Amino acid sequence: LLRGVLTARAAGLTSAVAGAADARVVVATALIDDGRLLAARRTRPEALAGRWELPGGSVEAGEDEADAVVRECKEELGADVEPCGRLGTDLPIDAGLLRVHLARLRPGSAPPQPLDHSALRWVSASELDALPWVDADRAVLHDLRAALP
Ligand code: 523
Repeated sequence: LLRGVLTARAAGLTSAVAGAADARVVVATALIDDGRLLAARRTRPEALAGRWELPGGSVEAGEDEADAVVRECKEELGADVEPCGRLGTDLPIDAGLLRVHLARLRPGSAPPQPLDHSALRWVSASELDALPWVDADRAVLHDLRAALP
């Protein structure tokens, strides 16, 4: 009986750990340049269209989060960025969890372009609150303010 209980517990633990590892991770980029943060206006889905976000997207299987930040910024902004650390804690979203990474433009990068958004805007700390952010991103504004001059 004891062995059965221990096996069941071990199996439960394994599936709990596997479940956590399987949670989809979405990275968001807090791209800071010249003391301002890049905000991007979403076009989809309808519920989020028109709301502002930190650009990013799903981490692919086997991909590093920092590599996903670099890839997403190239795809969505046409910019070369250098990730430089996490900001804030994991944020729960419908899709799984959102992790914010700080980043800066690499020297010689093209300026970010709205290749996948309806608008981009460089915002200062005092302008952060006024934007209609998507809910998850709004939760990181406090930490963002501290990261800006
Ligand atoms: N968010 C979010 N904030 C934020 C990003 C980049 C994403 O709340 N800064 C949410 C919005 C979506 C989910 O995360 O529910 C996936 O973001 P999306 O659509 O930008 O990423 P994609 O394009 O990689 O998504 P799929 O192609 O659908 O995997």
